[in-house]
Amino acid sequence: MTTPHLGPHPMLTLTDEVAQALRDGAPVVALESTIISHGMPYPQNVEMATEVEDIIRDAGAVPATIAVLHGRPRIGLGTDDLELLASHEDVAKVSVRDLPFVIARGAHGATTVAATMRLAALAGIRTFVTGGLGGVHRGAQQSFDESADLTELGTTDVAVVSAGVKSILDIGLTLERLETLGVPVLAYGADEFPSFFSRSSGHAAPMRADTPAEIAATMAAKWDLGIAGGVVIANPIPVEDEIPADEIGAIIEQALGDMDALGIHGKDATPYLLGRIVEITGGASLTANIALVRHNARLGAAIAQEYAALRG
Ligand code: PSU
Ligand code: MN
Repeated sequence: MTTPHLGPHPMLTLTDEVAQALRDGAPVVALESTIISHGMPYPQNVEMATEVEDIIRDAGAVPATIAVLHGRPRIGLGTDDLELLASHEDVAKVSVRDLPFVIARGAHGATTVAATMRLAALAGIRTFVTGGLGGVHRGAQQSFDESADLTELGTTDVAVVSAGVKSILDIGLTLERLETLGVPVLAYGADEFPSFFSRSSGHAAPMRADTPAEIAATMAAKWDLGIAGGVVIANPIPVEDEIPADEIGAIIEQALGDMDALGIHGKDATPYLLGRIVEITGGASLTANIALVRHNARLGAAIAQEYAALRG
């Protein structure tokens, strides 16, 4: 067994619901907030965030959306907090390197996959649901632009359910990096690694899992062996919600071209590309994005339950 968790870190503020669930060893699912503040337009973002929490509760787990509000890392949010994150203009995108500064300034921050993983782990939460992971950007050989989501997956013990990696990134290089970092990558019910809007990517999944129990057993085995770091669960978008790879591929090329023409780079790259893809598709990409997050929430709740059962 891994060392028992000693309770949430004192710098965190947990809701009573989340604190109680963690004390009881009940299933808890972490959710990120960059997807709310910088990944989707208002008001669809707050509707998505609320609905995903409801899906997780209906499936018998406790949702814990994570963000920094007034400089306090918060584990579990209320309706007003979600509304603030969705609509307030001064919510910074916070990855791990940004956490200390936003806390020191008493500011608001929407946490990326990396920062959410770190805060979830400090709270004692092991399962986390999102839409898409960050990874190695196209052209990283020149720009060095690799998401801190990758390095975090290499060190922090949290399993992350996503719909894979968008082809705004270099999917092949992202999978290579995950291998180097010792991160198991399991496609759920599929042989191919999915590319967010599409079930296909042209890359075989490193591993395949067909049940939440198998995924929970992989998490337990990794951490019981003392192998630090995350587990990636890639859940393909449902067939009926999919945007075919060639169709979305051309749109992504256009968005990348527009980004280069505007000279946008660094932490602004991903939010710009997501917004531009919504514009070019006239909202179709947003519909697909919301559908896949819902789908991931159901799987994440099931994994959290299996993992809690293993540990209980
Ligand atoms: N991919 C998406 N939607 C998102 C993100 C990525 O399809 O909202 C967000 C996540 O919060 C992810 C972050 O952790 O972008 C990665 O940003 P960066 O590449 O700057 O690390
Ligand atoms: Mn980056």
